[in-house]
Amino acid sequence: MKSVLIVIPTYNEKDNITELLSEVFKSVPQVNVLIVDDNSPDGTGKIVDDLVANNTYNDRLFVMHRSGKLGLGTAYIQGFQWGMQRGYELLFSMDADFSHDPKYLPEMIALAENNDLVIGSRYVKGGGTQNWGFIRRLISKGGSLYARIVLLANVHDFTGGFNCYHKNFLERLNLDTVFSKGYCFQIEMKFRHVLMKAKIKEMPIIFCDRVNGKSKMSSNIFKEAVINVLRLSLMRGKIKNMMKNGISDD
Ligand SMILES: Nc1nc2c(ncn2[C@@H]2O[C@H](COP(=O)(O)OP(=O)(O)O)[C@@H](O)[C@H]2O)c(=O)[nH]1
Ligand SMILES: [Mg+2]
Repeated sequence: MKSVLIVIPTYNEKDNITELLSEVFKSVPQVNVLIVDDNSPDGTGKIVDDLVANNTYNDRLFVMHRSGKLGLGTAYIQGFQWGMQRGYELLFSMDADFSHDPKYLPEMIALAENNDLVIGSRYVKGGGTQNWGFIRRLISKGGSLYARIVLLANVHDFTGGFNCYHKNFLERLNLDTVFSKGYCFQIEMKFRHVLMKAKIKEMPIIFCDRVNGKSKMSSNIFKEAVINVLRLSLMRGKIKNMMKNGISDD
């Protein structure tokens, strides 16, 4: 079995993190988890520190502390780099707010055996969203469709954050050159996999809106995403050059 690291960025998740970690390790006891906390004012980082100090999960839990709210994209990049340096073969991105149900982890890990990228997908048959208002649904589904059209790429859930990446593809895509911050990060990561001709599997998931804590989504992030997708599209050739192992044009 491949070694697995689940990277979970946190910002003010004190009401979710303890329970979430317990659910993750119940669902997949063989994995390791890295929490990337941006000095959450609500003390999320300290809660995780205590779990690590008490060795609640037998050395399977790690925490990276950053100085302040530096954004989701850089949290994932640093988290993935930490994991790649330590030789993990599969690296997950996952939210701390229970939108990404840990029950899906075993199936995603199994699918990663024969696929280069497994996307927990809301927008394929069997997937969906729960407890999201009309506007949020429209923004998310519309955003994915917009990216799919503008980037000419056959991915249905471009914006989702529940994904299983392979170390060798993360190496090839050259994480240091990923420039999208915030929510666009997931779009750029998937786009780079499309450019690498990775075998991509979208596994249906039901995404539930968070019950505890607040979403960090804002209209600025939305505007940034619209512009960034256009930028990604215009930079198709340049991105290929930024990636390693000479990805050929076709
Ligand atoms: N480390 C870190 N985590 C963040 C940041 N912004 C959001 N998160 C975390 O990223 C995940 C997704 O954020 P969330 O607000 O739930 O976004 P939404 O689900 O799209 O509304 C959650 O686990 C957040 O705690 C950030 O700037 N830094
Ligand atoms: Mg969320």
